[in-house]
Amino acid sequence: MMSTENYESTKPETLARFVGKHFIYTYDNGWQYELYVKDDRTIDYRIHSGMVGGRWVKDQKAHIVRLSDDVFKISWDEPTGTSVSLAMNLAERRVHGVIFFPQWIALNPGKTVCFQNEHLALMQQYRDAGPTYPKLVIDEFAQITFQEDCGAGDDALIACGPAQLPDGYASRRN
Ligand code: FER
Repeated sequence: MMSTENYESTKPETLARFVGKHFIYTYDNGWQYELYVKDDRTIDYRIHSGMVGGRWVKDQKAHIVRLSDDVFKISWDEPTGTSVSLAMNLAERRVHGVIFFPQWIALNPGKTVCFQNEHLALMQQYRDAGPTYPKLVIDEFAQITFQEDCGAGDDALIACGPAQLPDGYASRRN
């Protein structure tokens, strides 16, 4: 039976090593992103630079699975209609991301640059106005430049826009 509420392959007991992780990574096209795995079904993120630099989101529901001890995959569907799937290799600090942008975002990326949680109705209005197709598919590798373990459920970690962060925040390396 079809269900939109089922997280078919999420197995929380396999995600202990991944939940709580905080990453800053840069795609090979130069776009810099930050992601926090808040719990086994939830991410927060900030976009430091790129086509939609400045955008940030809390409590995005996601499908998160373990592929091996070091490899995890996160997939989600944004209220804007953008879909994203990330494969993250922690051992090699490598990410492969695929982002499927609806056509209206390809035409006007700035419309999605905001703290999305405060503009959900507007995002849904833009999404439903379209156009959706053809989607802009971005398929890129990224390098993780910073990673740390913050534990689950930290609401203070991603709590402001990228422009409000102290100098040097995103360029820290470890
Ligand atoms: C990512 C690629 C894309 C990511 C988020 C997005 C947090 C979201 C893009 C958008 O909604 O415009 O690696 O990680």
